[in-house]
Amino acid sequence: MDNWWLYAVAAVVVLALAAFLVVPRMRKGSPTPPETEAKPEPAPAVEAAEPEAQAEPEAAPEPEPEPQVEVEVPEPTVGRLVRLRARLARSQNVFGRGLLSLLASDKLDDDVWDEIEGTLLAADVGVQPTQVIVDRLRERTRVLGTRTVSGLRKLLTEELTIALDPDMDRSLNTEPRDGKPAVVLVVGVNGAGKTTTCGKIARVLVADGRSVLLGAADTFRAAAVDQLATWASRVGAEVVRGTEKADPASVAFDAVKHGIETGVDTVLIDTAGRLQNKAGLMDELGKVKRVVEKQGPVAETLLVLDATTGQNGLEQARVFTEVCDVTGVVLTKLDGTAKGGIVIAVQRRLGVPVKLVGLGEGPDDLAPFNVTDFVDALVGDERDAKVSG
Ligand SMILES: Nc1nc2c(ncn2[C@@H]2O[C@H](COP(=O)(O)OP(=O)(O)O)[C@@H](O)[C@H]2O)c(=O)[nH]1
Ligand SMILES: [Mg+2]
Repeated sequence: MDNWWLYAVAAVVVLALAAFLVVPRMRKGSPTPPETEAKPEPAPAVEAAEPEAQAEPEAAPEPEPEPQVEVEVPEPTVGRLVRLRARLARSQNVFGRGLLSLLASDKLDDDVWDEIEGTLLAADVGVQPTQVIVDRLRERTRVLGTRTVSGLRKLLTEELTIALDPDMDRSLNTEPRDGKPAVVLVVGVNGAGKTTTCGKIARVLVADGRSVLLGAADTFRAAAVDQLATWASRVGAEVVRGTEKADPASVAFDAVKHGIETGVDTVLIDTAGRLQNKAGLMDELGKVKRVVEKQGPVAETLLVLDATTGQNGLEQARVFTEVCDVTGVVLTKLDGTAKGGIVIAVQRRLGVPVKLVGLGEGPDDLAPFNVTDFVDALVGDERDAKVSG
């Protein structure tokens, strides 16, 4: 009897197993219904995606007009050097005031003149210009017998002004000529501030009501192109860029061509400045220049120099003047640890006027260089001159 019960239980178990195994197979064997049941699921998902896709076009037009709506109107350049004077003075007037207090010493003996010479050299004025300034000051204070602070201040101001060559032409040639845009090449070593300066100049020109096109001929780093494009978009200027690693000369050519076609006033060309291969860089710049000149003359070649590199930077800079016919220097980072005397040294060594000075990373921290305002900032006001004498 026991065995019968066992057989019965076994039979039930076998049937149950068979049911488990066979029924799902039957379901799998008829896949269509479940899948059709499953299909509606992705379908709503697609529908769900569609509203998103519909929402996108709504969202997309918003960011696009924004840059145009938010195009900035930069401030005019008139009086910028005066506005930025405090920033300049912070590091520079130590030099001017130091000189003034030395000149106002009780006794102007050899030791004091040595100190004056040392102060000028430490301020990056350079050996030769320092000698000229010291000799002239020495002679004039002796002959004139000037001992009052205001008299000495006037003498110092005059000598620094002479050393800065106030008669050099510092105007920027950015006017279109013969129906063609003025082409401005911007050259200099990496990190000097070329791209930033292109952006700042574009703002100045746009503020003056001019149309500007930027050529991104620094094709070695994609980031450099993007950086330039960002500056351009802020003032609504167009950018001509090549493909990555494109020939810089071909980008420059295209930029000028496009500038002529669209009738812009000025084409600013940002270039690369890799120093590790000086010969290659100079070849490349020469090529950029020649290619641009096929369509018309280069109106201005601006050499961007980092003022904080001092006398060392000048050696590098000279190489550029040999290849490029540099017409003006943009001295950047005069707001930092740079010494004001570098302006004198740059002009003397390169024989090219400093036309613009960079006084910060802000978009409007670029000022036309003005000798009177600069010397004023160096030497300080009468009321600043807290010297005894
Ligand atoms: N403090 C200061 N920084 C500046 C000035 N001009 C440029 N810079 C900074 O110098 C760095 C290099 O500038 P960039 O334009 O990329 O140099 P590039 O390699 O010559 O194109 C950036 O961080 C700029 O913000 C300036 O006048 N003052
Ligand atoms: Mg750059």
